[in-house]
Amino acid sequence: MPTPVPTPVSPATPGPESSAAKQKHGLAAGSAAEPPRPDWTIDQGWDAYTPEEHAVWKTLFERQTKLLPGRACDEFVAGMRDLPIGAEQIPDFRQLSDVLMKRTGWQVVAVPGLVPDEVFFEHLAHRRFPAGNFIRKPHELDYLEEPDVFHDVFGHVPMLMNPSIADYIQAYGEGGLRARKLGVLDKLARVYWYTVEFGLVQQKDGLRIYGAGIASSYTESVFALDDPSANRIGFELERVMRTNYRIDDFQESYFVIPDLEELLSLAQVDFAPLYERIQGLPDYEPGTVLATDRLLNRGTGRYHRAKRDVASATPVAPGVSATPA
Ligand code: HBI
Ligand code: FE
Repeated sequence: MPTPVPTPVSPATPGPESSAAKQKHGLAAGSAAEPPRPDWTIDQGWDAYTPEEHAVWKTLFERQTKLLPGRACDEFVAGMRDLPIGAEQIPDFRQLSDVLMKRTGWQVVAVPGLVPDEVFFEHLAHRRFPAGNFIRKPHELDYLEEPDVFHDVFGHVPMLMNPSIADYIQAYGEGGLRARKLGVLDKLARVYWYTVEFGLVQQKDGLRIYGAGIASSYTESVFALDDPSANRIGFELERVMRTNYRIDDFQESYFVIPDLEELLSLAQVDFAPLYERIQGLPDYEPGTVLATDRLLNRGTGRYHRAKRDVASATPVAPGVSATPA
C-alpha cells in the first residue's frame, strides 16, 4: 500500500490572494507584492533552477521512465521520444514549444501554479498549455498540492504531440468558457478529469495510460492498471459527466476509451443539450457501478474501503491526523 497518499492535482482553484504560488522557484515566481500578468504567465526562469531542483526532476524522470514501458500508451511514448525531455535537466519551455508548435501548434507557457478557471481555459482555447514552473521538494515526491513542472511537462506535454489530444484539449478550453457561463463547469471538469488526467485507453496489447495524472504518478501508474480494487469502465459521456471524482487519493473508477481518436469525436459533441438533459439528475459517487456500465473489470473496492474503515474507527482528537505518517 503506498504511503504517503499520492495526491493528484486538485482542480480547486485558489484565487489571486493565494500565497501558495509564492517563493516556489526563486525569483521566477515573482514577489508577492507584484500582481501576476492578467494571463498569469511568468518567465519560466530556467536559469534560476538549482542543481537540487534538477536532481528532483531526474529522480522523478528516471523512476517514471522505468515504470512506463508497457503501461503508457504508444502515443505517450512517441511524444516523449520526439520531445527535448530528458533525465538531466528540467526542460526549457521554449525548446518544448519549438517542437510542439511544429507538430500540433501548441506552446507551453509558465505559470506559478493553479490559475483561475477562466484564465486556464483561455490559454487552452488558444493552444497554450500553462505549466507550473516550480518543482516539488525532495521530500514530496509522491505528494502534490498543485501541478508542478513534472506533472505538467512529463505528464501532459507528450500527449500534446498527438493531434487528437491536441484538438481535444483546445476544445475543452473553449467548452470551459461556455460551461462557466452556463453554471455547469463541474460537469465538464469531470470529463477532463476522467480523460486528460486519469484516462485509460484500450490498445492492442492491453489497457494503457494516457491520463497525465496517472502518467506522472509512480504509485497511481501501478494502481490504475494493476490493482484489483479499481473499477475499469467503458467511457460513456453522460455517465462521466455525472460522476464525482477523488482529488485526494487514487481514483475508485477509471474510464476506458477504445482509442485516442475517440477524443476527437468527443471534441465535436455539442455539450449544451447534454447539460440540459442531466440537469437535476443525481450525481454518482466515485466508486458506484451501474447496471448499464460496460465493465471491463469490477473493482473489489478494497483499497478505498480499508481507508474509510480506518477513518471511521479512529477517534480523532482535534488537531491530530487520523492517518499515520
Ligand atoms: N490551472 N495551472 C493550472 N492547471 C490546471 O490543471 C488547472 C488550473 N486551473 C483550473 C483547473 N485546472 C481546473 O479547475 C479546470 O480544469 C476545471
Ligand atoms: Fe494536469
